[in-house]
This record gives sequence, structure tokens and C-alpha cells, in this order.
Amino acid sequence: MSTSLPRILLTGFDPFGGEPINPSWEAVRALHGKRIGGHRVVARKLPTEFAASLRLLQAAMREVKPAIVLGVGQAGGRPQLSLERVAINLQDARIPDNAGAQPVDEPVIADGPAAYFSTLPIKAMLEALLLAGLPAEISHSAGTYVCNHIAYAMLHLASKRRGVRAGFIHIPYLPTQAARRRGAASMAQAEVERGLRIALLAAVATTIDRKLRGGSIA
Ligand code: PCA
Repeated sequence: MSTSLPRILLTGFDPFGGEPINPSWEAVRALHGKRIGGHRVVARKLPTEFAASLRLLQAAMREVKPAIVLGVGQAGGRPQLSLERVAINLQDARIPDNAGAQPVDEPVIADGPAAYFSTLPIKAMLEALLLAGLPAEISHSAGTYVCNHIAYAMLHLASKRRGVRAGFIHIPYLPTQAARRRGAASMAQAEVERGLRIALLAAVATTIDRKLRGGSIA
């Protein structure tokens, strides 16, 4: 692997909530080592555990020294690729994590700000995804579980490192997962991979985000 290219740290999660697979890790691992927009992708799997995921993320940030950090997680039931705009300083777990921890109303970082906005150009990424024929949306909540926790931690750690940009994308169920849930939306793994590649290309190419409508009323 070339050491001269700037790096993208791309993370996915292991299965949680009784599912046998987490497509976030399957899509992320497929991009490991790939060159995207003059950057080298380094993929890392995070456990769906509040404490351990944070430790692993900190170690990966120190080791990889990325220019861009993109976290990917599954939000089963969402119909589109969800570009998260905001991460909040809150853990409120509806189900226990994979280590059995179920924090309620705890901060991610004790003395951190209430929230961080994504520092990736989510509007440019959205536009690129839609132009490529992939369903995508801006999301204004990454939830209060491990994904929001890691999105917040990424933005917190990136804020302390000059020039490092960070963000998070939630992905739908795979077709095999949706097949067990009548009416649930899904996206094939190859399309998720294509979407991540396109989103990262747009992120690399865009330093000042575009002003495109992406809000929601509720
Ligand atoms: N999704 C969960 C945690 C791990 C994952 O892939 C979430 O949205 O918080």
C-alpha cells in the first residue's frame, strides 16, 4: 500500500440487534485498499459497543492519520442512503450494545459541545449520489445509539486535528434482511459500495459545500 497518498479512514460496524450481518462492514471492507480521488482507503471494523468502538476509533485515527474520516452504519428501515448532518453528545440506548451496556442520557464526551455538524460537503455528496441514480437524503438525526456516538466522536477527534474532515452515512437493509420484513426498503451491497465511492469522490473534490436544498419540515 502506498504511503504517499493521503488516507481516508472508512469504518463499518459488526452485526447487532440479532442480525447475522451488518452491511456497513461488508461495503466498507470491499473498499479497503482502494484508491479514491487520489486517497487510499483504510477500512476498519468497529464493534457495536459504546466503549470499545470509541477506543478503537481513537487508535485508528492515531495510526491512520486520515485526511477524511467517514463512518458507515446500518439504519434498517431507512429507504435511502442517509447523509448525516449532525451528531449529538448523547447516549440513550433503546437496546443493549454488543457488550450488554445500555447507557441512558449519558454524554459521549463529558465536556464536549452539545453537537457537531458534519464537516464533509453533504450537499455535494447528495447531488453526486442522486445524479448517479442512487436514492439518498440528508438526515438530521443519527439516532442516540452507537452510530451517533461514533459520528460524534469522529467529529470531536477531527476538530482537534487541523484539516481533518469527518462525517457519517447510514445505509438501508440489504435485500436479504428486508426479505424477512414485509414492506421494508433495501439496497443491494454493490449499490451501497458504489454510493460510498461516489460520496467519497465528491467529498474529496469539494472543499466548500454547495448550497442546495436538503432540509425537512419534520
Ligand atoms: N447501526 C447502529 C449501530 C451499529 C450500526 O450499524 C446505529 O445506527 O446506531
